[in-house]
Amino acid sequence: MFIDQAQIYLTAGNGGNGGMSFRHEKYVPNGGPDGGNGGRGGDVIIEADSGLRTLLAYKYRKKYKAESGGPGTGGRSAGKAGQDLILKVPSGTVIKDKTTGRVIADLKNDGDRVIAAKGGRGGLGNMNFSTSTRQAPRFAQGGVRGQERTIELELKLLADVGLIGFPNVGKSTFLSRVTKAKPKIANYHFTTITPNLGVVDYKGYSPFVIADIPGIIEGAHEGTGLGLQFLRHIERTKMLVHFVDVSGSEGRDPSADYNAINKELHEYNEKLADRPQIVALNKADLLSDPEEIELIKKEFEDMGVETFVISAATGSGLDKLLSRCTQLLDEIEEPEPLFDLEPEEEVLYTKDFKDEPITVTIENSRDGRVFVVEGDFERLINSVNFDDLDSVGYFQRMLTDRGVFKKLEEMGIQDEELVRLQDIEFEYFK
Ligand SMILES: Nc1nc2c(ncn2[C@@H]2O[C@H](COP(=O)(O)OP(=O)(O)OP(=O)(O)O)[C@@H](O)[C@H]2O)c(=O)[nH]1
Ligand SMILES: [Mg+2]
Repeated sequence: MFIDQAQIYLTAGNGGNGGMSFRHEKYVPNGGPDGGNGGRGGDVIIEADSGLRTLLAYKYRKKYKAESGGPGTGGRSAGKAGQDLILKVPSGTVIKDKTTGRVIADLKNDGDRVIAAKGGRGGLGNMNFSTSTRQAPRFAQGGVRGQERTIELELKLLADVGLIGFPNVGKSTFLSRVTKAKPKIANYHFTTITPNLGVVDYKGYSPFVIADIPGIIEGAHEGTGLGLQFLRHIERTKMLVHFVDVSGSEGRDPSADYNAINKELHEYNEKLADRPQIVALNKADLLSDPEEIELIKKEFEDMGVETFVISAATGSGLDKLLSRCTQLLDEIEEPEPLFDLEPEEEVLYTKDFKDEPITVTIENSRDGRVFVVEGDFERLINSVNFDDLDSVGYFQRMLTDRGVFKKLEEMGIQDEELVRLQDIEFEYFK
């Protein structure tokens, strides 16, 4: 099985809550606030490892979570930072954000890494909140939640030369001739259904990697045939060898085929169409009249295209073609990436509580109406001491910020009616 795509769900660690504590020392009855800060949540990091070949592991396990940070505690001690979770993928894996479709990273080389989900910041401990008028802050900040993200992993083969062309033109035959690869070869269309890679091992030519992909047909860029989904495997090749069948065995016109495929490449991605390309006029052994070949060659030359007359079956012309590839590979610099990377902005990571949905429902009880507020309030409630006025003030400010009071008023709440928020109940006063 050729595994080249997977979708996984990442959750970075939550930041630890800030500590709420006061110094207790002998002979110092009312020590100052000394609650330390919460530890940061662990990141989910994705790292390229050239020893891996497939994304198979990610087809089976889908959910990954990094460790959360520990809470801050007394004595100004900070919570333990959550451990990062490192996921290894083969070199050549591109990482996309599933929701936006944007590329987050392109991990080309061994050891390349990216933070795919950012851990939440730790909350500040109460030691940070004392002011001249508030010497005993009885509250601390909750930690920020870790980023949650669904990402797509996509493995693109890393090859120097990509073989393209219509089905049945002899691409796989060529690969099997010049490398040790043993692709399936047969006289029908779409014999190759997944890409084959091979390293050139032919008469002492310097080794380079060739990717043989399924044949491309008209409409490929719109998803016809198999070609399109495999074009991404040749996105990173430095050059393309475009195969055409000169035998006319299928009643086709070589230069029309050539133009049709290039049109598809162009529709798929202009940059890919701009890659250096040379043409292999294959199955020359089937043409008995040398003049026919010359005519075809001339047609391509008139278009400014470099051609090589070969027979993948008999091996004729392969030397010249391979030497030209070696020469071009030396000259060509690293290809330009085909996509733009998403700029990594810090703001992308923090999940703002203000975005969290809040719902309010009204229940009737013996004592009248109860407004039940639902939402993610756990962290807030954890960080509030309800025996302390300052702390309750902080709690109310947070509820105002998150639009809770506005919502209650919209629903017609009156003074003294009850509000329930998880296990907390209080009377409403405007
Ligand atoms: N006579 C002759 N036959 C060839 C030559 N190259 C390939 N063939 C034959 O053409 C047919 C198709 O060859 P493949 O190598 O499978 O073609 P392909 O381009 O990989 O085809 P798809 O995988 O379907 O895209 C097979 O029957 C090969 O034996 C050649 O140079 N001369
Ligand atoms: Mg093939």
